[in-house]
Amino acid sequence: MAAHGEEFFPGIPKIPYFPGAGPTEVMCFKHYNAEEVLMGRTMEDWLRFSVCYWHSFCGTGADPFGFPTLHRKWNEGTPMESAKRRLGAAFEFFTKLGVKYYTFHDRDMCPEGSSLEESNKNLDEITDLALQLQRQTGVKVLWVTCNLFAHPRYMNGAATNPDLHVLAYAGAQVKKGLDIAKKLGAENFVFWGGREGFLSIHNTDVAAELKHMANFFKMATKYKEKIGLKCQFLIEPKPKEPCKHQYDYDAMSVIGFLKHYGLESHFKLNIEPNHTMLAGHAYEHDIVMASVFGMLGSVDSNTGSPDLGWDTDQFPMDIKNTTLVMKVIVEQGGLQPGGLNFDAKVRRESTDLEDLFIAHIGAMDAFARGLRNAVRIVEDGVIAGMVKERYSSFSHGLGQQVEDGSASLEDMEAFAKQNGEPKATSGKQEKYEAIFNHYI
Ligand code: XUL
Ligand code: CO
Repeated sequence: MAAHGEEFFPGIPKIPYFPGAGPTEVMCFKHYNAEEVLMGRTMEDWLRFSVCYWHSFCGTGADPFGFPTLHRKWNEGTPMESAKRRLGAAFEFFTKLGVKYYTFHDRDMCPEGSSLEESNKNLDEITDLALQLQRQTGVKVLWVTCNLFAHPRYMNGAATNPDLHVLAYAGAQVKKGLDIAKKLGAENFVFWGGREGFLSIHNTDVAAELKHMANFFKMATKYKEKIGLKCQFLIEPKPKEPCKHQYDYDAMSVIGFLKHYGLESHFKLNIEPNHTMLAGHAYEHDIVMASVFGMLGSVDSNTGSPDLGWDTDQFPMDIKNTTLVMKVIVEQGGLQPGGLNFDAKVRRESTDLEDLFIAHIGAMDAFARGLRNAVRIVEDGVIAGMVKERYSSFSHGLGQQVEDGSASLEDMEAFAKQNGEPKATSGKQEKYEAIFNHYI
């Protein structure tokens, strides 16, 4: 499989489905059964798993306090040599794991050159190889994104940079990113604005920056149409890190921004639960909010640590969380063309090569269990029935008029005078929680 005929995960076969496996057997799926059909769709289709390039193949385990701990063979050699070996390792991993999608930043795939032309040439060369491997294996691109945050030129932002020159450079990079997305048949294209925000309000013209960002997105939309790129645009919210404040704070901020600038029909959201937690919300909060507005496009499936205030990008292993997420996804009829992308990294202490497999297998099983639970919840309809009953006063009479927007405050007053004080009705929170637990 490897581009150089080199094997990077020797001794690891294609991961089998083995539902009877014991507790210590972790190199097999105990719940994820790709072909199994639930509510008319295979598990593979419901879950649309994707492996991310940056953590799994570029990550070194370095943190602000410590040096690399993960010494991967594929990262050895000159930058272009290692880019080729990394590609081989990645496709060997995707096929052995049995995942059909991957995601990458332009600069994960190959190094930035000393000019835009050289960077583009590097990208052309490596994506030619990626295309070959995609054709050989059937693995596809879930989404591409441009890294507009790591290079020092972007330290004050990309689309929101106070210097037009930097914005132009970012635009040129996105133009090439869109060409690459088209070449590789990417199903989505992500914008994550890590440095679109500010570190000090004193030096920042917020109104100008927001307008520039909106106009930048309009340029991307126009170019996408011009080249006939058929993919979904996604914005990934995050409240902070690396900026103190990021404009794409959370799902509702992004939806408000898109509607304000008339961009809402061109974009959906890529929700990452760890980012949602950084915004001070519950794990599932932005999944729910985005879905309610018809804007849930894809999920960067990871988790944070509730006791840490930063983006730990851990593999999602909590069945309650995966059930909550899958319930929303099943209720909205799936995520396609989006998917569940593992924007997650093994801990820097998890230094064995097999840990990379164990992490993905464990998270895929956690989502398979979440899917099974969600399907039972939805098919049983017990919770949905209770919720429907809770709002039943809106199904007739004045409630119906509120529902369709034809009621007035005068109508409210007449109703209140005629019916007096409303009676207290229990919210039954604990009953709902107990019933939810029945399914997990
Ligand atoms: C950063 C993050 C990014 C985006 C793509 O927190 O999640 O990796 O997913 O740029
Ligand atoms: Co992400």
